Amino acid sequence: VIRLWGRLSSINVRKVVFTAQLLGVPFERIDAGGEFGVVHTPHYLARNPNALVPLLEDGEVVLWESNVIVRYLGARYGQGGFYPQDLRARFDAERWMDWQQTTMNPAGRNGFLQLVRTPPERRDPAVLQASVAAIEPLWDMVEAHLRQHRFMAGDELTMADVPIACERHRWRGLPLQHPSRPHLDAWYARILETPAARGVLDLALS
Ligand SMILES: N[C@@H](CCC(=O)N[C@@H](CS)C(=O)NCC(=O)O)C(=O)O
Repeated sequence: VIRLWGRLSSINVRKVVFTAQLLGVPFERIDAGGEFGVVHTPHYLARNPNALVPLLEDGEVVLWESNVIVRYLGARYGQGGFYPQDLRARFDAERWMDWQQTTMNPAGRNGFLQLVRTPPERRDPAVLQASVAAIEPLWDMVEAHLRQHRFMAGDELTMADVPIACERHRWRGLPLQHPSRPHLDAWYARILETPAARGVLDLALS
């Protein structure tokens, strides 16, 4: 049995749950991180010295880093185009995944932390505003991309859609004005229609 450690309130855990559900891979999830603790136990640290979630155990394969886990599940269990076999298509997907992790996630993180994890009296409007200013042009970029493509890496859903969809879920759930972007909105609606999105992309932020 695949064992996934991590709380569902984490965007990075949600990527793995969404992927496993998309691929129809059975797994057992154990709450860890945040209020659940666990991540500082010797047992956990031996498997993930970062003391972060998610952590995946699949027999002898023990992995941390959410996007790497998404790639692994796709490479091992994916059928069809989720983990593209053609190198050009695969690396088209890869770049969006790294972009989410290194560019988009840092841009939107403070907006989420301010509005969801910080009590109103301790919020800093300048920090929120900086996060909005950083991420909105990136959504414009995704909108422009999706004007030409049905999904992030072509006409089929691939591993590239997972991190961007989880990012969209986290940003779209914030009580902010969300400018209409017809292609992004239509793509996200297609994502939400997949049965695999249930129990993960329909969760309220916490
Ligand atoms: N780059 C890592 C980041 C992992 C990470 O920062 N996880 C956060 C939750 S999103 C965490 O474990 N926070 C501490 C905790 O939950 O106790 C990944 O993508 O897996």
